[in-house]
Amino acid sequence: MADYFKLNAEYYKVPGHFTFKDVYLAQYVRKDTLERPELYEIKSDDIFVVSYPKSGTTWTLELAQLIMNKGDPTYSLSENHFYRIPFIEFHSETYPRLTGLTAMQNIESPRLLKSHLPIHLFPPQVLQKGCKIIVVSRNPKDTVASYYNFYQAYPSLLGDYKGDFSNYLKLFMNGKVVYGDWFDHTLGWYEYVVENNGLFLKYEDMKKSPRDVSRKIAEYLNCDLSDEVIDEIVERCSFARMKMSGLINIQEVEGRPFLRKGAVGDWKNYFTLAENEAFDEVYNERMKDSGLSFEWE
Ligand code: PPS
Repeated sequence: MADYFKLNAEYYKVPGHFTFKDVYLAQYVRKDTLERPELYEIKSDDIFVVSYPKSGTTWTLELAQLIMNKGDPTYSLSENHFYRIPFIEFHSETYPRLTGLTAMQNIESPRLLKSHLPIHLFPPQVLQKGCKIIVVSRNPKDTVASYYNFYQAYPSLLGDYKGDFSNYLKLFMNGKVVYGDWFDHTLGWYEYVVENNGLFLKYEDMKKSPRDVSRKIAEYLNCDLSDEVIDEIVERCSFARMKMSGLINIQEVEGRPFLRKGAVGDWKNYFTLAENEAFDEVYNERMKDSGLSFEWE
């Protein structure tokens, strides 16, 4: 069945994209910090939200930032999301202000930081210093559907992908999309969180009970907030509110917003029956000993 997703040698490659320690990465990921992670000046009170792309990172970050500010939206409303919350490994000539390494020097502590790096490429001093790490994950069928749309929405970062979803799914199943293999990424971080008292969130739980998940984030960050404040935060971070926000829902290609559908189960609009069966077979094999499961609708 692995043959079902076999890629031919001509698979989609973007000039400048590269593979580092078996992980397929985009040009916007700084190679120097992968080779020399000590370039990051990490502080022990730094707080990270880490994820495979398209898992609900932006939502989790917005919730966490409001929680850290006890519900006061002043800071969240002061700046573009991507300036307020440095994306540590990012650099791009198109978006120079977003270069993570410098952006993270320009914000006050405790700093909220974003990364999509898999655990084995993550700056080890973050783990050694015991920084708080929130990992957010999403069922991989919705993740790949969202990522496919993201590839079309951000050609300056991801190349001019013109293939169909079936082809994209093959890339995803072969770890040839930016940040590599979903299974390795997810299981690597899951194992870390289980062993080190991090916080592991699932997008599907956030959709089902955003209040409970927000409370978990607040507890993890040692923020004692009333139910009213939690409710306000959840409301401010609802899909509708975040979609309306010009500080968050940035569009590169017109008509392809960053906040697209925000749903669980949208994958059904992309997968054929045969793709779904082949996917399940791979999924069941790769996840079988993990103790981790997802909801699909
Ligand atoms: S990124 O680019 O990797 O940081 O993207 P990420 O933020 O991880 O994931 C983007 C998807 O999350 C959806 N999203 C939300 N869903 C529900 N509620 C809220 N508030 C919310 N904010 C972002 C976003 O729409 C992307 O999913 P899709 O399925 O493409 O809509």
